[in-house]
Amino acid sequence: MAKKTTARKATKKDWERLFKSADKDGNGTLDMDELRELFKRGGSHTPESQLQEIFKFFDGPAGDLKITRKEFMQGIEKMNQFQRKVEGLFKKFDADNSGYLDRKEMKNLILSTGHNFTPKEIEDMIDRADANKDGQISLDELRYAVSL
Ligand SMILES: [Ca+2]
Ligand SMILES: [Ca+2]
Ligand SMILES: [Ca+2]
Repeated sequence: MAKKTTARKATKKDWERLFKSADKDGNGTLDMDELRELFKRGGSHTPESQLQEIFKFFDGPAGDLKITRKEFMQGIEKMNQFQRKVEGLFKKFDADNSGYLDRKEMKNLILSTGHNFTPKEIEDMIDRADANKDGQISLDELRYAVSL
């Protein structure tokens, strides 16, 4: 039987509530400072450069430096879809069902993307993805690696 995660999935309402609480000045949009505060509150140490990327991701092609509620929700939805894809990939390539991708499994995953990576590039990618250097890639490590 497939293991079920105990963490409750955030609902649309939860995200809307989060948006509202992040919108400190209550003007209906998030600016860079409000986004930064939101991430700080979550306890993650997100580097400024990555925050900028995240902001751009939500702000969308218009790039008016304001994240509307709609943009926020669309961004969350896109992220969820992406996460599901990554999770699916992870399960598919975890051939021995160990819950981790070892170097060989990870290599197969990278090759499956169809890019022409050199063996050295692949090795580098695996090294970079393996944040805690235990020689295995966890789902969290993969998530992080592909979100950069
Ligand atoms: Ca605001
Ligand atoms: Ca495995
Ligand atoms: Ca690892």
